[in-house]
Amino acid sequence: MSEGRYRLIGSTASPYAIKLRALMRYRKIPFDWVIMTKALRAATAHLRPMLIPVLQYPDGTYRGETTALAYDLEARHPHRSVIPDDKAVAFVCDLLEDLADEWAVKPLFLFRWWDPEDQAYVSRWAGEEWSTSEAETGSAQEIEEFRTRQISRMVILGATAENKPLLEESYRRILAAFEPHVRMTRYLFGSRPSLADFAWFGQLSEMATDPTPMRIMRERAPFTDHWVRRLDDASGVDGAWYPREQALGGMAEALLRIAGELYLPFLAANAEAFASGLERLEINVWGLPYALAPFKYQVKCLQQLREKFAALDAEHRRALRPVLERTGCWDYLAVS
Ligand SMILES: N[C@@H](CCC(=O)N[C@@H](CS)C(=O)NCC(=O)O)C(=O)O
Repeated sequence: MSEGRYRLIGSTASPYAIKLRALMRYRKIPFDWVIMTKALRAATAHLRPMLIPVLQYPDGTYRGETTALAYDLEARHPHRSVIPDDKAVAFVCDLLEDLADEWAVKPLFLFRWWDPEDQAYVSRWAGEEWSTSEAETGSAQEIEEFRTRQISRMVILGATAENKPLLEESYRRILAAFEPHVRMTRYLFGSRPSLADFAWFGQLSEMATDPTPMRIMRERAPFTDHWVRRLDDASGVDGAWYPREQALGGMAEALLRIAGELYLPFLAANAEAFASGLERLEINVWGLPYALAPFKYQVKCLQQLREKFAALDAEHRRALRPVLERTGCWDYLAVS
């Protein structure tokens, strides 16, 4: 590895890998981009959980989890931060990052593995880049093994016929939240992008590429399509954070509404089902059902959001209250 450089090991098909790649480009942190081949999988197999991407630090150590990595990079490199200065806005940034990482991936996964056209497209692509199979790279067998493996995970991730209408509706509402607000250098909280913008970039960029969600995006949200494409390399963007009031309105408020109506109710139902040992959690949002087995990881997501919210000063919580109440988020966060 070159002196002083990071090595980002990922796949162009992974929303989390391209999230961190775009973030590091914007922050002008020197790194080399490497595809997670079978050989590299073996070299990083000691990492648990074995997820993509993995960042190799200049000292040779490997680490995962893009949120933790983004914060660690903040501590190591102060310039061109992606965390808004205002603590109230920074909380909303964390919440909207979580919404992208943990919810937007659900419609992405559904679209990828539902229709044969998408299955064929994504299994060729992701199979070649991050397959774990023993078959030869790029071979028909490898592609088929990857396709079968991902399809077998659909039920676990809630990508079922029963949940499809809500997952699709959430995608349409996400696009509707972005479309009126995105322009050349307009991001969630300023004329400079935040960690949340990069998380959305990761998920939306994959959906702008896979056949079915790509067609939906081009039809319903053409400006979002361009906005996403530009964010891949924002190394030349030099902007400022908006004042608090402006940062909490517009695009952020539109996405907070999705958090308040869909994501936080889902997280709360998940935590409740997990705590009472239920095998299935069931919710109904926008008149559409959603059901799956509870996830321990997402119990932690809610807990972390609540802890971050509780750690804010009273002044910051007060400043957030109107928008969090309007969007239905308040009652889920202000629990203690
Ligand atoms: N929270 C993790 C999520 C990473 C993740 O879920 N990566 C997926 C690919 S997009 C993965 O590696 N899945 C396991 C696999 O396919 O082997 C992060 O932010 O880095």
